[in-house]
Amino acid sequence: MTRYWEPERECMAREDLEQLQLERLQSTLYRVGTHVPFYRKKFEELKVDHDNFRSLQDLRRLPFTTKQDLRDNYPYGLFAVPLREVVRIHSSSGTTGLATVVGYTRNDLKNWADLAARILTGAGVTADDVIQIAFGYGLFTGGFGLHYGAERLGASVIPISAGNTKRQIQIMQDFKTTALVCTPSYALIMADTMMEMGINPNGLSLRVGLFGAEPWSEAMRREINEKLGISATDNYGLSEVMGPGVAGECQECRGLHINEDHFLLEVINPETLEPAAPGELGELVITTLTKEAFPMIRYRTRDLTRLIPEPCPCGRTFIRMERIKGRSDDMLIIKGVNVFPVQIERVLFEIKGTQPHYQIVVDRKNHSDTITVLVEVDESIFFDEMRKQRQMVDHIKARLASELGISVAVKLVEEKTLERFEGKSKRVVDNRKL
Ligand code: DLL
Repeated sequence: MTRYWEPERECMAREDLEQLQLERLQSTLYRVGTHVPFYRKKFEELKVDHDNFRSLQDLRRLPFTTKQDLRDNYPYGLFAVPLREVVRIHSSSGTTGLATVVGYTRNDLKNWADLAARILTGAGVTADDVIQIAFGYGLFTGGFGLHYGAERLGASVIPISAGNTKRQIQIMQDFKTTALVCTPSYALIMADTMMEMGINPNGLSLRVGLFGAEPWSEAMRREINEKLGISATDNYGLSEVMGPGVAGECQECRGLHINEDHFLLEVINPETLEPAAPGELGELVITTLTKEAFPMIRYRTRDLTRLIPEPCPCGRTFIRMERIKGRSDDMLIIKGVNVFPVQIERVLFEIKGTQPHYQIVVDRKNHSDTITVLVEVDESIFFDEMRKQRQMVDHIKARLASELGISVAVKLVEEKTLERFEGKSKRVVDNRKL
């Protein structure tokens, strides 16, 4: 039986949906045009008047918003309500210099819980489930976002957060967990740990898994399903527009339904910024339709996907998108932390004795991501005594750890050994085969 959380919305006729989207868009534009100087200025420059906004096609007249805009307005510059109306603050997983801050009113939290409940219901979770939330609780939106959705649904929530894998498994066994929520890579770490502990996953009560927050593949889904004996679904979101709850797979597992009554989606060509042709791979651009504290207009997610226009057998009318294929920038997601190569570059450039040539190698060992930074060093250092080399490695490691918030391996290489590029340089070698 197909279950819906809010069938009157999830199965809406397209015409009614578009009318609702237009009304919500108009009120969002009014909100930001009135309360956020950043948007007011842009609208004035582009002569956009929310009163003259008659069709969804007019969206293309609006400016894009980028992560840089969020940073430039750090921390509260893009909030559309006074802080006294904000009841929750989250922040993206970037590091100090790159963090972005988002806020929620009480009403935003209510909507968020409903949208997360939709995603959970779509994946097959019901009030009868015992759900283990193994996403980090904290500034990251994963833990709290799905937590409140699961409570809204009436499931029994185990807010265990991420980490301490053996304990996770013990609890899964003792508390008879039926639904697991975490990153796909963590699900595989759990599967391997079960093997080590001599626990047969088929003897557990686990039946479904909701995974997201990082890119993964169909091959990985098959492995998770086989190893844990569950049905794994993908769900997508980002803190800038809300967190989890933006889109999620139903049990057909053929693309993620986008919650179109709350988010207006476009797919653009990241080079030309023009709309991608139907079915063409492009960058997802999202406009929020109901957010009060932190509305976003045409936010460039940098995530690449394509829309699936065919109706879904599940009966939901919300359009689907394919799983995220990659990013149009070079951001890496390592153990759930967003890492930009430029951060690494910045650190290396500050260290005496290094050359401006480096390579970032990303691997996935035992389902856990690792980064190794290869850095060319001056001849004098490379041929220096071991002790000095080790000091240099330790120094770079410490600086990178404090900049990135995760530890990375560092390897010194001789001058002129790394590949040089005449055009755009390719600094990252990603061996994860996602
Ligand atoms: O990762 C929100 C989230 C939490 C989504 C839990 C799903 C489950 P951020 O930390 O802001 O928020 O990272 C957002 O992560 O732009 C994508 O690049 C990536 N991402 C999120 N979900 C998926 C997914 C959360 N299902 C960034 N597949 C996004 C691929 C994903 N990438």
